[in-house]
Amino acid sequence: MAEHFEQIRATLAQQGTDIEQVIAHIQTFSIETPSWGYGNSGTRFKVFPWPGAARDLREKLADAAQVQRVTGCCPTVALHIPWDQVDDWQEIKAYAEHLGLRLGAVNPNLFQDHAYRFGSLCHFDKGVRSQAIAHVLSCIEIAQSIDSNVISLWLADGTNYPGQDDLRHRRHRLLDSLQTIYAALPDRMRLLIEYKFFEPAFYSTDLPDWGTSLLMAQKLGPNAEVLVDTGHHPQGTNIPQIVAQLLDEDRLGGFHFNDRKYADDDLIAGSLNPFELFCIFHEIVGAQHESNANAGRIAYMIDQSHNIEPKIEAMIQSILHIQTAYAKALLVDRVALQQAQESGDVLGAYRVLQAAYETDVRPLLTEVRVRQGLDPDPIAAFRSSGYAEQVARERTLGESVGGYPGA
Ligand code: AOS
Ligand code: ZN
Ligand code: ZN
Ligand code: ZN
Repeated sequence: MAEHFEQIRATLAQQGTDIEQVIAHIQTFSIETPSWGYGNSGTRFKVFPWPGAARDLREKLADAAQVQRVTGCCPTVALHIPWDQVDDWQEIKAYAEHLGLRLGAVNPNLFQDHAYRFGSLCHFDKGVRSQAIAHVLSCIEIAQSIDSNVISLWLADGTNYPGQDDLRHRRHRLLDSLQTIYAALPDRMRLLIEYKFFEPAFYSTDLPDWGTSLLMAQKLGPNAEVLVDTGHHPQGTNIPQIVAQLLDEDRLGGFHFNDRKYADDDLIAGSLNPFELFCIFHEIVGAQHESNANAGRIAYMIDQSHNIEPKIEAMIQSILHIQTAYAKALLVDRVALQQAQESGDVLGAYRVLQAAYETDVRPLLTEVRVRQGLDPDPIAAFRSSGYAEQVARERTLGESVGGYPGA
């Protein structure tokens, strides 16, 4: 391993890069995990309860603290309201801090109330729109009270049949609702607007793509940005290019990482298409190199449902894949790449990327972890802690409070 680390150091030195810079980048990279990833979830066919799965926010935070303990890069947890609703936010904030965590993005729920059958912020009925807006405003208040500065907005709004509603009118209502929400945002809070091309609506979705989210964000103002969920595109979509465009427009708010084979499968990030993940980070690192301001304030978050696999381990595995993709992107020889690009050397340029992608970065990540006092193998560290067995004994098998989509 040590030998391999020296090899990476030497290769980087040849490229004119100090490995300490790369290590510093990896050390300051953090990823937010979602509270809902620790509770039971399932498909519409069945929820298989996991022994010891977290049942409420305190348990979800305790689990997230385990992920932070072994990875050292997951200090914040995203919340979903009302799944994570509590009476006393100061108490929960203090509990999170006691666990070494902070509360992160607040996700309003605009899809699980009976009133939302025909939509929330885009509904034809002003009363329903007002209800949805009021919910988001209360999420802003929660965020303020827990010192979180991100609201992640995802809408299930759409129509199932042509003619069901007027598409332009829905758009007007959406903008109007978002403007009311934006006006209530405190100064340093950001509104991240997520898009998804279908599901649960099957004919039209009101925020179907990055372009629509970007247009909305641009109309709202600088604190509105686009959230890219990697599972929310038609097959074949070039996500790295979307990332490049949003970075260039200064509107890349953050990510919901997960992987998929078919649709919004919410599987372990990087489990199916690690090369795509690497290409996404390649765009980000490229922007960092050019001191793109947006690249420094991206909210990296996970959005997954672990339906049959152990939830905490699945989270750790996802973190490892994301870190690996980022580390590889940091190894790209950017000088050689630019030379190849500017001389029209198509395969030369591709090979520069490939050389970074094929590098075994485990020795590099081991070095980073050892320096942070962590076990080089976070999964093994978690397994040997006995935490999973302990919570399986202590927590009764059953329903989580809130969850997606089954619980
Ligand atoms: C839904 O498909 C979106 O990915 C949401 O971001 C997310 O899954 C939801 O808000 C969490 O349950
Ligand atoms: Zn998402
Ligand atoms: Zn999704
Ligand atoms: Zn998803």
